[in-house]
Amino acid sequence: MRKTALLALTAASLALAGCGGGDDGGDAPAASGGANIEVEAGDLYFDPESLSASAGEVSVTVNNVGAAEHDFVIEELGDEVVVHAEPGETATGTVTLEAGTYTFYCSVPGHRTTMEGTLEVS
Ligand SMILES: [Cu+2]
Repeated sequence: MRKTALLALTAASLALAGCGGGDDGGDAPAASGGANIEVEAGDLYFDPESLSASAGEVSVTVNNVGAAEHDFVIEELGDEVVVHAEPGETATGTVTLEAGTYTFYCSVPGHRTTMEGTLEVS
């Protein structure tokens, strides 16, 4: 009886460990990559409009030198707002990105016309 229970418990632990290990394996390469990117946001522009990063967790810093609020949104992620910066504020947000080409923009009404750029992730 005891032995059976112990075996069952061991099997469950192994199953859990196997599952967790698989997740870690999937996340590890992404977490080890990543990058920090920095962009200046003004009224009404991003500088630069071309950014690049390594796949993984990417830290995005927006230095808002304008008099209006601005944000950094990635279209391909369902228009996810990565970071929002009040006038004069420098703000940082993080996002996990796979390799690919992304379009970023400012989602404040009317801004996207001139505040849009490309982010290359490799
Ligand atoms: Cu803006």
